[in-house]
Amino acid sequence: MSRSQLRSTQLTKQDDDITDDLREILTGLGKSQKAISSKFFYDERGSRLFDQICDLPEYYLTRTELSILREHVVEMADRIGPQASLIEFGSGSSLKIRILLENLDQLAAYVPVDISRDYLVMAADDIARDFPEVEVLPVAADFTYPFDLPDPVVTPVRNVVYFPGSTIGNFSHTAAHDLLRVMHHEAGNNGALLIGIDLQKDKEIIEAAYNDSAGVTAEFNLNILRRINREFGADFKLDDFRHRAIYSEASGRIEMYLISSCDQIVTIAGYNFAISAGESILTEHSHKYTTEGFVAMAARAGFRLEKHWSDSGKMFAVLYFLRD
Ligand code: AVJ
Repeated sequence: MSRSQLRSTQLTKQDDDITDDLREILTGLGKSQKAISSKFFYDERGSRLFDQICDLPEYYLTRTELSILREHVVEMADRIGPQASLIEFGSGSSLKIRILLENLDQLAAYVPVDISRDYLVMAADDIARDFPEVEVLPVAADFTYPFDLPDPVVTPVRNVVYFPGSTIGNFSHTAAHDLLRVMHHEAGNNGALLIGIDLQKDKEIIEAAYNDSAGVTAEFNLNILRRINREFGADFKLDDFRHRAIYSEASGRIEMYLISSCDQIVTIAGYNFAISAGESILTEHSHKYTTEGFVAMAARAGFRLEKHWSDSGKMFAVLYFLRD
């Protein structure tokens, strides 16, 4: 018996997942700028490669966010106050959540929300084992849509949505705003949001973080084709694609591509796609923000900034908002 209980699971996108995914992939490859959603990165191998990315010397994001957390967690916990319910969007890096859990006072509950049920239950059990005084209530749901929160035994003073890792960077500005609205809904009255964002900075630094010299990000990017070959019966030849990440200063985002090195035809589920030499498949956008820019977007979604913390190099920021 797992110590944490999986409570709520109503969200729509469970059935027909395979066909929805296949349809999405076919649609993306049919566009003039071919694209595959970054959500397909994270199979088992992809998740392992992402963990390796987080340790790369060029990938400053994880390391910097952790250092900000470690330095300011006491003040963060102070502002959050006692008996909060911590709702993590995406059950991600257990290191970050552990730093918070170790410092929060009389937490009412820890509620990790993730679409991947197996991963979620595993991660939640680990936390429940190491924090026996915390009620861990995982929710299997697609957090881009509103979901029902479980009822902790102890009534929370406030719900605090936690979204670390600059994961919001994967969303377009419109989608990020919509996600902030869901967070606003889940935070409820007296609620709050603690969120990590990667800041705009020199193009060279950002591009190096996504074009690492060890080639791990290239492996991570190519793995999306490997996965589509395996799960959707495609015949991508990985050797015929090269990884490239470009920072667009105009858009304030990293654009990650797989570039075809020859004219080729790829078949997926009986559909053929011609890809010419030099043509690219877009696999990821990773938006970088200014603190002011993000604060303005959050304000439109009903959050007002209470406090923000950054590192000395102004590489990354952790923002604490109260819900209007
Ligand atoms: C998980 C979305 C925060 O955009 O930096 C890392 C994913 N892609 N290297 C990011 C990623 C390539 C990462 N996020």
